[in-house]
Amino acid sequence: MAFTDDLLEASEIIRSAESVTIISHIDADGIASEAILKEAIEREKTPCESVFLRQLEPLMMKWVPKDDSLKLFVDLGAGQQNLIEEHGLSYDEVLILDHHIGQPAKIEYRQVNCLPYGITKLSAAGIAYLVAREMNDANRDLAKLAVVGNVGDMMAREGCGLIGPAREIALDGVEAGNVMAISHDLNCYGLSTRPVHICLSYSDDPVLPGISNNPNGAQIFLERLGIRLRDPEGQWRVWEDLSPEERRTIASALVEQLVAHGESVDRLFGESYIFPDEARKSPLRNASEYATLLNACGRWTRPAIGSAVCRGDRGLVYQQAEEMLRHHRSVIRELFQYIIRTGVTRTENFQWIHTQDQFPDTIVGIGAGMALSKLDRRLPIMVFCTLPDDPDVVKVSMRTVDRVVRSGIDLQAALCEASALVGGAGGGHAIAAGAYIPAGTEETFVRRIDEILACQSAQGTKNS
Ligand SMILES: [Mn+2]
Repeated sequence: MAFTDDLLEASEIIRSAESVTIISHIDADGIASEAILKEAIEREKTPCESVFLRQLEPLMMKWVPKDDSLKLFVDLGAGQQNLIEEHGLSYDEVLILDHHIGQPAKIEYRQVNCLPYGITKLSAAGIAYLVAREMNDANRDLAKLAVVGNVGDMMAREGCGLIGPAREIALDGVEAGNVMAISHDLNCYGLSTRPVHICLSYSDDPVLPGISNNPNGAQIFLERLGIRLRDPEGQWRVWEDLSPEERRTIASALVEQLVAHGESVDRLFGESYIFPDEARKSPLRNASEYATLLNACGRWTRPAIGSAVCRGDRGLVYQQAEEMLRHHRSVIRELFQYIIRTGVTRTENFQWIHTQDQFPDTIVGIGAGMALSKLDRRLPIMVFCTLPDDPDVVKVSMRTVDRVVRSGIDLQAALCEASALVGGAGGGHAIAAGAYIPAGTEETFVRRIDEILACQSAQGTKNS
């Protein structure tokens, strides 16, 4: 069977269902996936309910209803088919759309998964969209949400843009008229909402000499190039406000700056995805900022608000979403300041801090990444924190930068190996990974990670 056959089969299963329950994940990809499917299913006039879960684990299964509806698992399920089976769901009432590694159970549930076809840069929202498009060609307007899910799940990170089927989906959006794919744009977060000098000063991949972490330096850099920082009304201008000439001037000056410091310019540019149907300077204006808004809703346990925004609410619900985004950012800022103020413990090969129960576990990874920009970037950072609902488990988040990954460091491999040794489990990517470990094993864990990173770095030196 080909991937397209799986998509077609899934679309037929959904179309023939009397009613559907979508079970999805609370992150940007999960919320975008749910919104795409809910919209497509309601367009078919089929009743549809949604359940959002932080994770598909035994304690959460009680939220999965036992009724006659088709249980449509999305962005989760592939690795938890045994739980679905233990919950008593039969073959006929389950469909899984996922992009995580599968774990077979006795019942082989019907599933669309891109991984067996060698497609690794496609998120669940991408799969959900491809299924929705099979259901009805008129669902092509939903490609925009799939772009948000793909970007939110870091599918554009490695290649500085979406590739393969995820990029084809973006082009569907371009054709539908609600996506613009801007190639060779600045590879920076906040192109639609942050004042240009702030936007540049936040760049950490690549690090811009004299500009990253230095808003004043960024301001002087732009003024020297003759770029007006404010518009005639006195408002800060964002990257999207600049003319093509101004953008080119800045881009070539940045290239010069990097080359002068012997740095690579590879990651300076990337393809960005702008949504022309959203208000300028709104956080919904481009894919990465849209994804942050959805993550904020999910991490503060209001994924349904994110879903309503995806499905078009720009009124009261949208205001709540914006409020959550503000809150999200201010707590992350607090965490960031806490890490800098408290200081990290350095080992030979990385640096770490335990934030205990001071901050929600759902944001420590983001805070860790931000703190790294103020710390010694050559060493990966690890943050431990406790979980509000489980005293026996400690969450671990680790972050590093591209240059360290290129030297041979793989945080996903390190966390998987070390957490298995202490009876936990880990996952993620080379540049950003996480794990859950038994409380009390932190000290051993730190030692193990230090050894593994030492090995990786020795291996990397040998290979280069
Ligand atoms: Mn996902």
